[in-house]
Amino acid sequence: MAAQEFKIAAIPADGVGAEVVAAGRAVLDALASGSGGRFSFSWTEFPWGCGYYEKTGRMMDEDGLEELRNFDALYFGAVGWPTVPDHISLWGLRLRICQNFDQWANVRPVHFHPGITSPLRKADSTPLDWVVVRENSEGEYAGLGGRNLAARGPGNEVALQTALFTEKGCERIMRFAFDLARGRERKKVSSVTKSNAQQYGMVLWDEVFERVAADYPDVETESVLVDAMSAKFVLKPEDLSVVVASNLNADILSDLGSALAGSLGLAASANLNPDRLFPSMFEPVHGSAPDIAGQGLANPIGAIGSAALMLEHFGLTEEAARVRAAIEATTAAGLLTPDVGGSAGTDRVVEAILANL
Ligand code: GGG
Repeated sequence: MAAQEFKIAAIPADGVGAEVVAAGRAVLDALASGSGGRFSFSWTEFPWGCGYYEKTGRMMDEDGLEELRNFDALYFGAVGWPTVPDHISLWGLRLRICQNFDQWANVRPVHFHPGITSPLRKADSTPLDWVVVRENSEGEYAGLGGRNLAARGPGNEVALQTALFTEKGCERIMRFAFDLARGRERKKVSSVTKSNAQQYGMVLWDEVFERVAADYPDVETESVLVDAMSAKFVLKPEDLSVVVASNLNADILSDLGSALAGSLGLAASANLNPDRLFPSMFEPVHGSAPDIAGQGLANPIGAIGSAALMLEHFGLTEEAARVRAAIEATTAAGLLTPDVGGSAGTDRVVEAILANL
């Protein structure tokens, strides 16, 4: 009997989700088997997603949140499929979990791997590694608004989508970002808004950032508009360490970051409930990729990197470092899936990562 058993809910969901979740599970199980009985993972897989929606009219069970509540962590694949409108699939599963389990911090490292060619002009030997911290509970994803006035006739409908910024929501994600920065070599937090145009919520964000920053005099700061930050990701990425931004801005910037590193398939992410009142959820940043789903071509690195974030969440930091080193050894050896210029399939990359563990 292992000393520590971690109960994990696996939710592969749609498309390549199944392939990459299987890859991450193989790595975690290999680590557990080699741990000399120190820890193990007990898995429960849930069949939720767009296929489930087509059969039942729901993206997850009605009492799905109750089913998930007592797991130590959730390991998620990807949501979305052409047969179901994207706002139904996203709100019915991933956002339902993130919002109801108050997973308010979404950590999305941008890491450049050896052996993967970046499209970035300055990607020479300069080490590039930064983290996007996404406010994951409010902002543009608060789900506030409505559609009305349809009685005015065709072509006259009106929709409102309101962003919500609370002082508490801003402050907790900023303190999270500053604490993260303190543990990194470059102690710097870049705050991103569009407060010149969005003069209420994002000015509140800027004011809270200034107040919180005063409590971290050892951490360098900057406030940058999102358009300028997009340019900085491309032109001066070596100046980045921790980038904190609202829900939508951080989602866009983290996709840009992983594309600059070579592919969306590389990016890992952790949806954390730092208060540990609910399970946190670990998932690759990428979506379900219908164009390559079921062909064994999905890049498993984002999902395996997310498994490393889960290990860190459990305090298994050495094991997390081993997983990352195994990924690096694999990319450095040129064993790559097609999205990053190679010809290996998912299974071959997973085999190599397991061999390098
Ligand atoms: N594994 C991440 C995933 O499935 N993402 C789907 C998606 O469309 N996400 C939108 C968002 O997070 O804003």
